[in-house]
Amino acid sequence: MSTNPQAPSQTRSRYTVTAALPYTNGPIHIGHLAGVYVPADIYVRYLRLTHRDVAFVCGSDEHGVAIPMKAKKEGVTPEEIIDKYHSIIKKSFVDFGISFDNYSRTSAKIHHTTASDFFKKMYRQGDFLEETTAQLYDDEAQQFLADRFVIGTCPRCGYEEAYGDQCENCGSSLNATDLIHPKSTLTGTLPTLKETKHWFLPLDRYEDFLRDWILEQHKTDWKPNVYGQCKSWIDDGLKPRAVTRDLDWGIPVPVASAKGKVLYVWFDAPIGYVSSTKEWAEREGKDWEPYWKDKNTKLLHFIGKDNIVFHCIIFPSILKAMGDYILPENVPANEFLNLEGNKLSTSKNWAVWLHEYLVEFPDMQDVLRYTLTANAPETKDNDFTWKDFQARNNNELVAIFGNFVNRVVVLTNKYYEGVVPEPGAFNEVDQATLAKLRTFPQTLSASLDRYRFREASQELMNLARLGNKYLADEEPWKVIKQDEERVRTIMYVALQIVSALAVLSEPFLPFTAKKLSAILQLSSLDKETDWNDVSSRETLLPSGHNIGQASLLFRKIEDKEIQAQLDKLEATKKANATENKAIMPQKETITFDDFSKLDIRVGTIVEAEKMPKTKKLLVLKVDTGLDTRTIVSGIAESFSAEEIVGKKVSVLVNLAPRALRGVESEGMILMTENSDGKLVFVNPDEDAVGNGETIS
Ligand code: B3M
Ligand code: ZN
Repeated sequence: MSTNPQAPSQTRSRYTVTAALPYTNGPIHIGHLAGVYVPADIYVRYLRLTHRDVAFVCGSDEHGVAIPMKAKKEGVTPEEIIDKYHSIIKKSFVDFGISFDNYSRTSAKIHHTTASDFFKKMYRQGDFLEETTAQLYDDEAQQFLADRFVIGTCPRCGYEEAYGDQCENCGSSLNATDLIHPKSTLTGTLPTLKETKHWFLPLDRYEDFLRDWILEQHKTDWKPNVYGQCKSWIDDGLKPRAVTRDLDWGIPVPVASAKGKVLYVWFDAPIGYVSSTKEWAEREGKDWEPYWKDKNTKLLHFIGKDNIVFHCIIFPSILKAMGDYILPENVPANEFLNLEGNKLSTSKNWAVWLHEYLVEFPDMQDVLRYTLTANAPETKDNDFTWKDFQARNNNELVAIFGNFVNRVVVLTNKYYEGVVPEPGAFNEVDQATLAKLRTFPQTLSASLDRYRFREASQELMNLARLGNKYLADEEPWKVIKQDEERVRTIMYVALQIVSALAVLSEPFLPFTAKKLSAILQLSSLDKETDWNDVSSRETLLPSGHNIGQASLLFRKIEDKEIQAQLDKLEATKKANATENKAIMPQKETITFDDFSKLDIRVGTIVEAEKMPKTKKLLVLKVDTGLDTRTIVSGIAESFSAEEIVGKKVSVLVNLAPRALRGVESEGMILMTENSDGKLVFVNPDEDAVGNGETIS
């Protein structure tokens, strides 16, 4: 990654780029990468390559109800939960090359201080309404029900699992008392109402400011999906939102009369961007304030669509109230990514977890980064499929990008022992190709400057296509037999394109760019090649420069690897089905006398055969310990006759005999069903239990 030491930072335009702080209530998955972190990282790497002064900050979001809920579920403390997932998440970001300048955490002291200072200043300024209102309360749990402690129907879109503070379906910010048919997630009971004092941010007071700042000033440069959501909230009328909570987990409200209350997580979390910048600046010996208060600094928030209201309405209102902070230049929120046609879900384990991906596809981070970018949900929800992942890898990264680079490096070593040849005269095709090459930085910038990462990733692949086509058309392996000089020119031109790929691919494929830069031995050049050099420099890879040996940048992904992933998802689906399978309601109550009439014995199947002309019936001979009898059983769709001979089973022996298709059946084999709908035997799990033993 090149930075131009000559350009002093005061002349370089400054950017503060934030990425949504992930809750530390679980690991992160491909949806997080696609929605927020890969686009943010591409953008920041591009800014650095074009010599902008960047602070790329993030951190773990460790407050809020989600944490104690997870802690209760795992039977540990909230502190243990945040420590566990903070380190898992932080490692995942490093593993996938998400190049934060600082990754902090909202449990850090610097954040508690910063968030408290924000609240105290606003409190002193009279920016809050202090009101005692009736809030939802769980009498059984003796707990106020805010945020994820309560679910109900969203009053705006009708989504039935909206939380007390937010509807994830339409993104609305809600007061818990807005929910229709609210239900406590702690006990499942119907909430009551109980008076409690909170401090409210009167968003209605910021309506004129938000109308002008968003609906007028950002009418054309904010993405339609973001602008549209903001417009509908503002047009619907903004209401005061509580910024404190009756919880024991979070940042204590720094006001004497607020004992036992904490800051609402969505009040403190966005301030985490400021704290993370402060932490970074302290470590780097920089001043943090220009990154948040200099009008020339561009502030950008990368988030998912469910966080738009907090980043476009609530946090900007807080920044406005603070008086000397800049406002976001843009909030390029992405829509949601689905997985094989279903919504990604942490609770249903319907996800591709980053830490698991790296076990199954080691050293293939860029394949996932590329696939998620090429199919990013930039304007609408999109679907990740393993088949597409395989196709993007095999048909583009391997067959175009990797194939082109490999052929150029192999031939340069074969013909010139790895030395970049001196070209002869460039013919029209050479000139046109080199001219086209020089347009790519601008083409890519045009997409990246508008946060169109899908488009940009395809333009990058077009650069590889340019090289691939040039080499295939010029066929140096044939021309070498009769025109040495021509081949030197062809290989020289091809090497310029490979060198450009090493630079321009870095934002998208940082791991590949690093490998390619090493193969080309770019670090031994006098001056590193940077983004704009690709269009301004005559030569990127000078004649006489020594490159290294070829090594494959990508490998083909086989069908069986994809099938293994699909099987894994299928197993998850079944596990969920079992978990969620409708449980048969209990039958009517019987007496002990009724039960004691059942005579259930251990038996062994000694013979089995299919009942002719039936799909479901097997005719069994069962040694019940009392006798060997015939029992007809409807298990033929779950078992073959052969596989069950010798199986120990539980047999109801005193069931009245009945004729089935002319065969007298004397008893019943006890069965149950798995999530697949396949029948399974209910049998003693001890071989030592002999036939005839009673089961009671
Ligand atoms: N922790 C992420 C989410 O809503 C939330 C983002 C905070 S960014 C300040 O899943
Ligand atoms: Zn909704």
